[in-house]
Amino acid sequence: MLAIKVIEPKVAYHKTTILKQLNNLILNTMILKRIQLLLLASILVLGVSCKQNSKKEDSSVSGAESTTTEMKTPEKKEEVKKVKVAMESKSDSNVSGNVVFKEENGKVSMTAVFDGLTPGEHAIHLHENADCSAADGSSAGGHWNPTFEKHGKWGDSEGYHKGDIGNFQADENGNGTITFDTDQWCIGCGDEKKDILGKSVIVHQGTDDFTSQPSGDAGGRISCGGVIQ
Ligand SMILES: [Cu+2]
Ligand SMILES: [Zn+2]
Repeated sequence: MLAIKVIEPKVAYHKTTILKQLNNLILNTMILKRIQLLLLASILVLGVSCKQNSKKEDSSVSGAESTTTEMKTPEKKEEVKKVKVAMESKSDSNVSGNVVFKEENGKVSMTAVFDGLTPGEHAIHLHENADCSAADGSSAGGHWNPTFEKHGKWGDSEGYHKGDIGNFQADENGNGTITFDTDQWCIGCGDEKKDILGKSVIVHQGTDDFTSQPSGDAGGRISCGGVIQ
């Protein structure tokens, strides 16, 4: 009897603890399941957002590619024509330099840089031949005048040669630059009234007065360069 009395509460105790433990287990597994669910959910969310991010990155990359190709295409379409002319000294001068012609959007721009000039104003023209072989530059011929007008200042209503660029200033060190642009020239278009290919750039010792015929009384030819591609 005693033994039973002693055992019974123990069993009861065991029952309650087992129940408690079971409850705890159930609670724990429920919590675990909830944690698992939360983890799964967060993994799913992360995964989706990662995919979206990579998609965004992909689209931004392809967007950048398309903009770069968009930026490249007009350059290809326009195909900027360019001629660089190395100027040689003539008539025993020390003048050297270079002239760059560029055709863009129907306009030809000229950028000329010289050194070795005497300070002051000098005339610069396009002459009719790309031939600088003569020591005095005479092989370059007269002013390029495909429209058979009289010599004059560029744009003059009374007429001017297509080679009548004008005058530019050389500083005290003998350096001079001139820029010029016009839609009345082209580079290699084949229109004999516009095409500067096969002509020459001539720099004169003196100044163009824009009135003397046929070449503005600009003096000797001190630098020459053929406009050849
Ligand atoms: Cu000239
Ligand atoms: Zn002229």
